[in-house]
Amino acid sequence: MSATISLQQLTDQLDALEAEAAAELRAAPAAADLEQLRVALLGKKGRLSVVLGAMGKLSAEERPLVGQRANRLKEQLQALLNERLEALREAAMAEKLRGESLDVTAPSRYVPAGHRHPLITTTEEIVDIFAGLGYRVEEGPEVETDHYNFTALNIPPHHPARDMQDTFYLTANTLLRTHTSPVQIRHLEQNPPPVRIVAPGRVYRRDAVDATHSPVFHQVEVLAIDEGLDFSHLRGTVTTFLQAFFGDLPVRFRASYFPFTEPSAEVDVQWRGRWLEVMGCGMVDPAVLEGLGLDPERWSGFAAGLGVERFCMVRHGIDDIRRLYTSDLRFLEQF
Ligand code: 2NL
Repeated sequence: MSATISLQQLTDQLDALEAEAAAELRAAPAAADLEQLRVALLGKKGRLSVVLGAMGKLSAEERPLVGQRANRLKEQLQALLNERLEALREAAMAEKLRGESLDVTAPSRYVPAGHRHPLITTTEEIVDIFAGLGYRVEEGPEVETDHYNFTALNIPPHHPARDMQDTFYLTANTLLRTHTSPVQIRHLEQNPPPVRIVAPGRVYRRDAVDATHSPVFHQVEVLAIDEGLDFSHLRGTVTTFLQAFFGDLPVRFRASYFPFTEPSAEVDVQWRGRWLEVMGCGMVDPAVLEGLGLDPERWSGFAAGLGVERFCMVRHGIDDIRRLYTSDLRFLEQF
């Protein structure tokens, strides 16, 4: 710094500082740059201080003129600094809002809406009808013992249903249940009659696959045990159920045979002019009741069983059971 400095020189320096500082402040790209500028301009060793330091060399008359000018510049720069800081904040907020804004007119992302499988809806419709008749829903294991699946149901040791050809055995006496009747046996063991239960579930038989057979299928069985139940209750219940499910169409009972019911019947509905066999039923065999420690002189009951696949196929006019298992959405979406 030169030994002498004129008022004019100092004023020029302040003018130059004002112009440069204003340009730098307006161009500062971020708040951090502004802070650096503030220190460089207005800080203790900043450019303004340097100019002011030279003021000492002015005369007592000149000094206040430069002092006033310097203070004005300091305020000006401070104001510019705040202005720029505010502008940067606003820009950052606008940018943030742009990123967060919700375009309510944007088309939604495509989420393929699945729906219930027809076998599930059929099962539920069947169960709902019996629930409406006062039946409780019961479920049980798919892996059973030969006791619950066969013996307790009066199926003797050498009955063909027990053959390796007809049943999937896991060990000598455990197997995949061939019907949901074991659920009902288990329930009767735990609950004294009167009972009215409906047992839906997956069952297994060693059948070759064709248009009407599958080794895995679904059943619903119902069981009612009480005092004074006879075949008229069976007939009324099954008829009411079938007409609730299929509509008000003719129902007929044909004598049949099951090891666990006596008498037994096969039930047909007249559907679109044809008689179709849709379920089996009968009065619970006294031997089954005795096996459970129930006195057949006091208790009697009826049972019925149906295949859900068959009900579903008849209801919807499906020609091949395999369509229900192959997950072809073009098929399944129709239901
Ligand atoms: C059919 C026929 C039937 C039963 C199932 C049953 C259960 C107990 C006692 C006696 Cl615990 N019976 N169930 C009775 C008659 C027929 O099913 O065609 N099923 C697909």
